Amino acid sequence: MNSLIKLVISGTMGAGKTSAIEAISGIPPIRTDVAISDGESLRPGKTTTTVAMDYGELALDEDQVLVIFGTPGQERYDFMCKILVKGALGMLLLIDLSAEDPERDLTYYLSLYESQLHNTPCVIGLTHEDLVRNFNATRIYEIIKGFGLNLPVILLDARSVADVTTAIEILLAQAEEFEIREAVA
Ligand SMILES: Nc1nc2c(ncn2[C@@H]2O[C@H](COP(=O)(O)OP(=O)(O)O)[C@@H](O)[C@H]2O)c(=O)[nH]1
Ligand SMILES: [Mg+2]
Repeated sequence: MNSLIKLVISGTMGAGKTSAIEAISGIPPIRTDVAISDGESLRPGKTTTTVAMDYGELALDEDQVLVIFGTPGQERYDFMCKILVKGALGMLLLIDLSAEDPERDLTYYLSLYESQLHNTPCVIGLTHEDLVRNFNATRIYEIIKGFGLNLPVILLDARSVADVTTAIEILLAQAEEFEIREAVA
């Protein structure tokens, strides 16, 4: 019997959730992108958005399969994000550094998942770094610390197989650490 390990990729609209799943999924990812019809902020050229979720799978070995859910990006679907993250082994939270206010986005998502993040491993992936001149790394760590959390932060191009694979490896390693901690507690 295959065991299924659930991972969730979340974060702001345009951060790279759909791309990340496409990059690593071993099956053709299931997407629910539609044309953007409302006035929510978007970047030029981004004409579709994920309404329900993205779904992909990645076989880790013969009997372990990662099932990966990407959350919808629009805030009115936040309730669905909270449902998707239940029972997840870990979450990759993508923050678009080229967005108007990435620090606000990070704060927003850490608040959204606050109750879950103390017992669900999470990696912060900063995307679109190639499009910004600089960013305030200290501030990012301060925000995370402000939530009483200590999360790994990495720069990640969501289109890169290598980058997304690294993020997932960090997440899995963290999940193992969580398990060990729980076992000795
Ligand atoms: N320049 C750049 N583009 C990226 C990066 N990551 C993702 N993208 C692009 O950003 C756009 C939005 O990505 P998408 O996966 O649709 O975001 P989602 O709304 O979170 O699902 C796509 O055109 C991606 O190719 C990155 O690190 N740098
Ligand atoms: Mg998407």
